[in-house]
Amino acid sequence: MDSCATIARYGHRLSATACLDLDSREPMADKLRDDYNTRRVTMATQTASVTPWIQISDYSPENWTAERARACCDRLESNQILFFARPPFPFSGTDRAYFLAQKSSDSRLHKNVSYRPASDVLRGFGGDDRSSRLMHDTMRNYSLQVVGFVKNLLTPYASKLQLDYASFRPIEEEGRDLPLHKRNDLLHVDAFPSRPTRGGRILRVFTNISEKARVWITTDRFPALAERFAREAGLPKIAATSGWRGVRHLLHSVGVPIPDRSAYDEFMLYFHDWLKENSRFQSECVKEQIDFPPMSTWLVYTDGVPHAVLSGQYALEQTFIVPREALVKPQVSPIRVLEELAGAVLAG
Ligand SMILES: O=C(O)CCC(=O)C(=O)O
Ligand SMILES: [Fe+2]
Repeated sequence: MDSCATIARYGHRLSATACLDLDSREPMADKLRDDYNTRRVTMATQTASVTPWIQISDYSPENWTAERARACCDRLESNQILFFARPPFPFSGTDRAYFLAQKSSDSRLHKNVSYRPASDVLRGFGGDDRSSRLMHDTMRNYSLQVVGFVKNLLTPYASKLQLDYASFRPIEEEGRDLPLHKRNDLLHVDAFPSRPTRGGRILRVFTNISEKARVWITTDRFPALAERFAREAGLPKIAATSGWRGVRHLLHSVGVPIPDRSAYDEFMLYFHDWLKENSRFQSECVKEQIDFPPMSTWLVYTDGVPHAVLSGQYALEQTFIVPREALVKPQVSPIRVLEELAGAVLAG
């Protein structure tokens, strides 16, 4: 049970019966029910046969086939979570001990420590030269390992991945006192104000390096949420701005210094806040609790899988932007779901 999930609906908990182990030579897509979004837990007393993640137990850089890589991309893009019981990339006990030795009360740690691989810049750590060099080196090494792993696991993306930030999260999530829109214990889909994706997807790799579980909840995936709420959250109004945003984008791309945010990015930012503000949605939606055990690693498109973290401390995470042209299933991406609903192009 510890590696499986607890399902909750309106506060009732159900035990999941088993984790789906894909330790097999068959292509994953053939073995899986296709529409994760249609899954529902209907009876609080019923044992659910759903699994919170797809476990990969046979990955190694040498034996990974193009077929398996493509199936992993397909499952991720269909808004499922890929799960590894242990870090599937080199991660030493020394590095783990180093991270765990950072006390969240230490004034050198501002909140999250972030590392930007493209510019090799460390943020959020205010130690002296020696200690910040050590943090910088350890974060750089972690980021390099994850990037190498992701390029190998998800080969269809390898040449097109955009490296976003990595982070070290040393603070206990339970009971954090944050402004509403920054709260991560409320269900949301991710969108970054400073990094518009123009329809590219936000892929994140998490490792729980702590000695206790990291507890998430999820709910219906983006296509179902959008169908239910996008109109109410203002999609038609934002879609109507697409034309002048397109002109601004062209001017921006020839060097005119004006803001360049597509209607898609505008809506995703707005939807992130709208979901967090919506207390009825937060309390009444179907919830699935996922306990990620110590040292597990999971990959997830956090623009498609609504999520909230309820408790847990000490995690590492690396984010990637996967551009639209790299996706193996672009027809289910959030931008296409929204374009379909709006009847308009949302990023030219
Ligand atoms: O730290 C976590 O486990 C997830 C928090 C979250 O929602 C985020 O970083 O977008
Ligand atoms: Fe998030």
